[in-house]
Parts: sequence; structure tokens; C-alpha cells
Amino acid sequence: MSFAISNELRARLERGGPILALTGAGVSAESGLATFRGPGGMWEGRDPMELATPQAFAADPETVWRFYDWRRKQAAEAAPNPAHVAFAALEQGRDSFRLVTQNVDGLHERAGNRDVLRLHGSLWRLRCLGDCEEHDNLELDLGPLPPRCACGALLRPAVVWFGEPLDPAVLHRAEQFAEEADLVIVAGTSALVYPAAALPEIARLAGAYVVEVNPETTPLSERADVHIAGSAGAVLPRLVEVAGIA
Ligand code: BV8
Repeated sequence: MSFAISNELRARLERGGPILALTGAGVSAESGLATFRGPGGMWEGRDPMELATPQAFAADPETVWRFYDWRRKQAAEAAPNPAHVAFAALEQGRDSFRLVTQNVDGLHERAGNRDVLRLHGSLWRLRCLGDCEEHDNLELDLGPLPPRCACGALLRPAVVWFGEPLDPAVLHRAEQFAEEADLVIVAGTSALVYPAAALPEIARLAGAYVVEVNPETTPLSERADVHIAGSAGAVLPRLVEVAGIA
């Protein structure tokens, strides 16, 4: 696909200022992973918004775990796509690059990004409901669902559910990155979920140039400096090229 790159976007890519990337589920769409609000619902036609809540888990931990177990398996089978690879190239090519993601699938990390600020947690970490300790867990067979900790308490996915607060330290760091950014690349998000969706506005008010990469328009589109109507897998490698990063 061909798309125009504004002179200002080119200048900000070339001049080496702090770049903040904010990604959402659409960045993993080209890896074959369903987005949150895509057509047909994410799992068995169910609305993930009904499943990704503490209330749903308390009411029926087994069903919520079948949803997350399915997502872990889907994510494990998926491969990073050119958009993920481009973000890893930006981190390797720029000291002042920061990646903040709403995604929990782990594909940015598998593509090579080492400093990923995960706003909403990870499918690959579990939390014990006994002592709230978290640990990595990459096992594809969790055994009977819902899984239990050795202490006997239920384990839950260490993700941020709707109605739960984000980790304040993580959110504060993301807001700092937004305030320091010279260029913000917002890719693959419907810009509906807060407080993540507030980050581009924080950056814009602090003087950043905000580019949105999404085949669709979103509530951010009219406030962004430029909206590139394209897929992240096609657009991001081109932005990396303009930034002069091999
Ligand atoms: C909070 C982890 C406060 C789980 C997720 C009532 C009570 C409390 C809060 C609220 C409330 N009502 C509303 C709120 C606020 C709520 C919110 O924002 N709701 C919205 C929906 C209105 N937020 C919260 O609840 C947050 N917490 O506010 O706490 C608080 C404070 C103190 C004490 C108590 C409470 C927590 C939000 C985090 C929820 N967890 N994920 C899991 O993954 O299972 S959010 C979930 O949505 C995913 O992380 C996902 O990433 C995220 C956002 O979705 P997107 O990533 O944007 O994905 P989506 O499918 O929507 O869009 C995909 C886009 O990609 C589309 O635009 C599409 O066009 C585009 N696309 C498709 N293909 C491509 C592409 N783009 C580029 N290339 C392509 N190829």
C-alpha cells in the first residue's frame, strides 16, 4: 500500500527525538489473533468485555479460564508480524524509543522488544489469589481449569480486567513517556479503553506529533496530527525506513 508521509512526520522520524509507540490488539491482527472488538466477538461469539472482569471470574472461574487458556494457545501459535518486527527495530535503533502496549499476548517480546511497558498485564503471568504473588507461566497445558496454586488458592491471569485499576507505577511511567515524547505512533487500537486512550492526548498537549496507524478511524483520529489509513504490518516498516533504521 502507498501512503503519504507528511514533512513533519518525516522530520520527527529523522531527528532522533523520543519516540513513544502505543499499541493495541490491531497490531497482533496480522499475526492471526482476534482483536477485542472485531467482528463476531473474540471467543465462541462471546463479548470479551463480559469475560474480562473480576465479576465474571468470581461467578465462573472455569469459563473465564477456558477463555484465557484459549487465548494463551492462540498466542503461542501466532508469530510476530512485520509490525512487531518494526517496533523491535525502533527499540534497537533508537535509545529514546519507548513501547507501551495494551496487548497481553507477548508478541512484542517475542519479536525482540526488551523494554515493553505492559499496561494491561500478560497472558503469560499468573497471580495466586492466596498471596497475590505473580509468576511467569508459559505452560500450554495448565491441567484442570481453573488452575490452583500449590498453596491451594485459585490462580488467575495476571491481566488488568475491566473495572480494575492499572498498576499505578506502570501508568505513571507511561504518562511520563507521553509527556517526554517528540513523536507518538499509536497503532492498532480503537482508542476506547481508558486510561490507555488518554496517553496520546497527554503527549499532544505536551508538544508531541501524534500519528495514528489504523485501517479505521477512531475517536483519536480527529485529534491526531495525522491518521494513516493502513495496516500496522504495512505502515510500520515504512516508518522505520524513513527513520533511517536498517
Ligand atoms: C480502570 C486485559 C479504574 C484483559 C484489557 C466502570 C468501572 C471502572 C472503570 C470503567 C467503568 N466503565 C468504563 C471504565 C473505564 C474502562 C474503560 O475504558 N472502558 C471502556 C471500554 C469504555 N477501563 C477500565 O476498566 C480500566 N480500569 O479504569 O480502573 C479504577 C480505579 C481505581 C479503582 C478501581 C477502578 C482497565 C482497562 C483494562 C481492561 N483490560 N485487557 C484482556 O486482554 O483480557 S483492555 C482490552 O481492550 C485489551 O487490552 C485491548 O488491547 C484493549 C483495547 O482494545 P484495543 O487494543 O484497542 O483493541 P480493539 O479490538 O478495541 O481495537 C483494535 C483496533 O485495531 C481497531 O481500531 C481496528 O480497526 C484496528 N486494526 C485491526 N487490524 C489492524 C488494525 N490496526 C492496524 N493494523 C491492523 N492490521
